[in-house]
Amino acid sequence: MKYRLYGLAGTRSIRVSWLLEELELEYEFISLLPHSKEILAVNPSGKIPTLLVDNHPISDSAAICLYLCDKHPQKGLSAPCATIERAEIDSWLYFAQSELEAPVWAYRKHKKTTQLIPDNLKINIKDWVEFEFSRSVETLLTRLGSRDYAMGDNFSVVDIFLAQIGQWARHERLAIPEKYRRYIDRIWARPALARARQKEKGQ
Ligand SMILES: N[C@@H](CCC(=O)N[C@@H](CS)C(=O)NCC(=O)O)C(=O)O
Repeated sequence: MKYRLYGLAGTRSIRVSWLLEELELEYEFISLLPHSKEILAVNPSGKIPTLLVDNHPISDSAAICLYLCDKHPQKGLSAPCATIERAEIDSWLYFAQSELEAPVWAYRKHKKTTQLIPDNLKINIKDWVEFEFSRSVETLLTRLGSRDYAMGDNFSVVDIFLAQIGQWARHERLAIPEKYRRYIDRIWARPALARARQKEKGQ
């Protein structure tokens, strides 16, 4: 399998490069801006990340990551299809993207300093973002309970998403309870992430 990842430092491509490092797979990282012609040629939304698997493009970070976990199950970062554990992993990933990430991403889009949507569409959604995000964090922490990782005793693909989204929220200075902060810090210290960040920066 030949993996070529289209991405950019500071974006969701880190989820995929981090996972590729955890899986100890060889891959080429190509740094590209969203909507560049190379991206548009493989993903009509112009968004990153997109992973080329033997030149076949797969877009959307969760879909890419689950594909990689299924293809390379030896590290146990997901679970086999149609098992309760896999349903739990899918549930966490849908929750992470639709409930935890959504307000943070909307907040970024409406900031004066970003150019993700036209300026004339920007409105002040800070109160709504804080409300939605804190509600999702409460759910996350209740689900996490006293576990070290989302799936229990072992690190999984879910932890990449929960930590990366939390780190984004931290950058946006959204309130992060101490328990979530400690969880993020622990996951963020993984050597595979450090390697992925270096690779994305071309170092
Ligand atoms: N659901 C997609 C979202 C991808 C996405 O929005 N990527 C951002 C970079 S982090 C992007 O390319 N934004 C450009 C835009 O919104 O037009 C995923 O999880 O991969």
